[in-house]
Amino acid sequence: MATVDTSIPPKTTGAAAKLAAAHEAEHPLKLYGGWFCPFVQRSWIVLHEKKIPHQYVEINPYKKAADFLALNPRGLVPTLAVPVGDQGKTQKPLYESSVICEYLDEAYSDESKYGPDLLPKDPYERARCRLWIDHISNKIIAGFYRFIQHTPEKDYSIGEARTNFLTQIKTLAKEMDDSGPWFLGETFGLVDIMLAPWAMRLFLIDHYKPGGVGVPAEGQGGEDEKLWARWRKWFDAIVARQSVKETWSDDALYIQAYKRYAEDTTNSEVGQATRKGQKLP
Ligand SMILES: N[C@@H](CCC(=O)N[C@@H](CS)C(=O)NCC(=O)O)C(=O)O
Repeated sequence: MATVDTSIPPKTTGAAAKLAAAHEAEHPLKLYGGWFCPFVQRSWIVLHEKKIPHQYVEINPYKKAADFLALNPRGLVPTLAVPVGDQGKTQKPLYESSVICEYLDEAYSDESKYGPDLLPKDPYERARCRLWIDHISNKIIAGFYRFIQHTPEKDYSIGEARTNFLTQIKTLAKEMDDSGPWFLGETFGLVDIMLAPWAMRLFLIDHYKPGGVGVPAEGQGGEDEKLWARWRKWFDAIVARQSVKETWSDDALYIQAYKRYAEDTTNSEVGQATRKGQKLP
C-alpha cells in the first residue's frame, strides 16, 4: 500500500481548537473529524450553526484504526456516531459529508431550539439547492483539486485548470440570488455550507500555484464583472461567518498540510482519485 499521510499535525489549532475544547466532553452524538479536512468542516459548520449538542473527536483518518473502520468501512472523515433509542446508549454510524449535513438538518429541525432549517421547505427550491450542491461537489471541488494538484508534468496546463475552475465558479455565481450575500439571498443555508470549506482554502492556490486562483479584482472582471462582484460578495460573507471562522485552524498549518497536494505527492484517497481523473471518494 502507498505511504499514507500520517505525519499531519495531530490536532486543531487557533479558533477551531477552542471550539473543539468546548465539545470534548462525552456526548452520544459524536463527530469524528480531522481538522484539515474540508468535508469535516462542512459537518462541523452545520453542528455549530444549529448549536446541536455533540462531542468532537479528532482522529487521523489516514491511520485507519480498527474501531474507526468498524464505524465507517470507507475509512473516511467525517464520520458521525448517532445515538439510538431513548437512552442514546448505543450508536449508529453515518458518513459522507452531504448525507451527514442533511441528516443533522432534518433530525434537529425544531426551529425554536436550532434556528431555521438549512434547506428550504418548498420542494422545488430544495431540489434546486441539491442541484447546485451537486455542481459544487462534482464540478467546483473536482476543479479545485485539479488546479491545486497541477504540476508541470500534467497533460493539461495550469491555465486550463484555472479557466475550468473559474468557469465553474461563475456558473454558480449566476444562480445566486441578488438580494443578499448567500446563495438564497438573505438566508444562509446548505449550498453556502457545502462550498465554504473550499472557499477558505483558496488562499492555498494563491500560495502554491504560479498566478494564483485568478479571481479578478474589483472592476477588473470585464464583461463578467457583475458575476465576479456577486462572487466577491458571497466570498466576503463566508470568510466573516462565525461558524466558518470558528471551525478554522491556523492558516500556517493548512499551508503545511496541503503541501502534498500542491506537489501532487499526497496518497490520500482524494489525491489518488483526482490524480487519475476519477470521481472523488
Ligand atoms: N465523500 C467524502 C469524502 C471524505 C474524505 O475524502 N475525507 C478525507 C479527509 S479530507 C479522508 O478521510 N481521507 C482518508 C484517506 O484518504 O485515507 C465526504 O464527503 O465525506
